[in-house]
Amino acid sequence: MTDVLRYEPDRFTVEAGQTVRFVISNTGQAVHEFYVGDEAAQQEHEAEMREMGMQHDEEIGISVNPGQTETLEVTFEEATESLVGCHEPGHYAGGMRATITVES
Ligand SMILES: [Cu+2]
Repeated sequence: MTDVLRYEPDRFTVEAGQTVRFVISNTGQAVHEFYVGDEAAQQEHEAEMREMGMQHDEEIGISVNPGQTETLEVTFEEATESLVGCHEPGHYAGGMRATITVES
């Protein structure tokens, strides 16, 4: 995750039923999030963040401080298109998102 509001890489392909361990490094100076979910989930979390900020790390999302590395394990049950988004103020709108293709 970088301060130019990008994930590198910004595209992941996984298999349905697979549990993936993401090792997430924040190489920027700002806090960034790695929040997994479809567009509806991203919008919901965006609204939540606007109201009260991230209260705690969740099953499907993690907040990473500058210079830190965290891991997040996610199991993808069904073949679908999913997203990763950062919902620090302005980041998602600024394009801080990645796509996850879950193949059957
Ligand atoms: Cu961010």
